[in-house]
Amino acid sequence: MFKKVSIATASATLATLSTFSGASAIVNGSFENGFTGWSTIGDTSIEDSSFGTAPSDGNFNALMNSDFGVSESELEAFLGLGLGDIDSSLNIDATIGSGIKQTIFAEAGDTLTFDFNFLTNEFTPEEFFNDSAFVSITSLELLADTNSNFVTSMTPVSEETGYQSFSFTFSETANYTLGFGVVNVGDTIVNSGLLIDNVELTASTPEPTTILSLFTTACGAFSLLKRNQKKEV
Ligand SMILES: [Ca+2]
Ligand SMILES: [Ca+2]
Ligand SMILES: [Ca+2]
Repeated sequence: MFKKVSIATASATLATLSTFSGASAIVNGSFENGFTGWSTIGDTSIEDSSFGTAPSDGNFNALMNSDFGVSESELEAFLGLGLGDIDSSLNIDATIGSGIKQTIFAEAGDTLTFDFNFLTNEFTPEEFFNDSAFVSITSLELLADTNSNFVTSMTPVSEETGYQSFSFTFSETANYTLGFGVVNVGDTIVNSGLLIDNVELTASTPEPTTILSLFTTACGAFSLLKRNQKKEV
């Protein structure tokens, strides 16, 4: 009887421990398998370093271009946004653009991280034709625009920000549409691009004291189990 209880306690404790490493993963977050797991709209492609700039993780990354994109309303519908959300959130007049998305499940405390590289053929800085790149999670967040800092690019696009990292911590457990987009602003010409790579979701870690007490419980249960087995032999 005592032995049974010990096994139950031990396995329950281990089950509790294992949930802390079980955050749902992003499917193909490094784009090493093309666009598997992602939906795309507009002008998108998978690139490697032959594009003229290296991916931040592995051999491939995702590219979106503002030229040859879809209308802003189509892009908004694709990303699950309301009509006019891109203009109002970023205080711009977007015209056309491209995007990618994936539905993800995140728990409160989980952290989403990714790397982005914004490229533009616009003059920089440029006040009016302020092509912009954004991430869409619970709201739209600007990643970069023509007023960002640039270096000369070896890609077909003249300037790039170089890869930078972005981090977002979820406050509620839910399904989210994770979207990335790049738009032309003020007109529908002079391309800008957005490279995305290394999209990861990291589970929140429990407090060190919680881990310690869980391990103590697990160890205690196992030693109790061992002792009981010894007695019976
Ligand atoms: Ca990659
Ligand atoms: Ca607009
Ligand atoms: Ca443009």
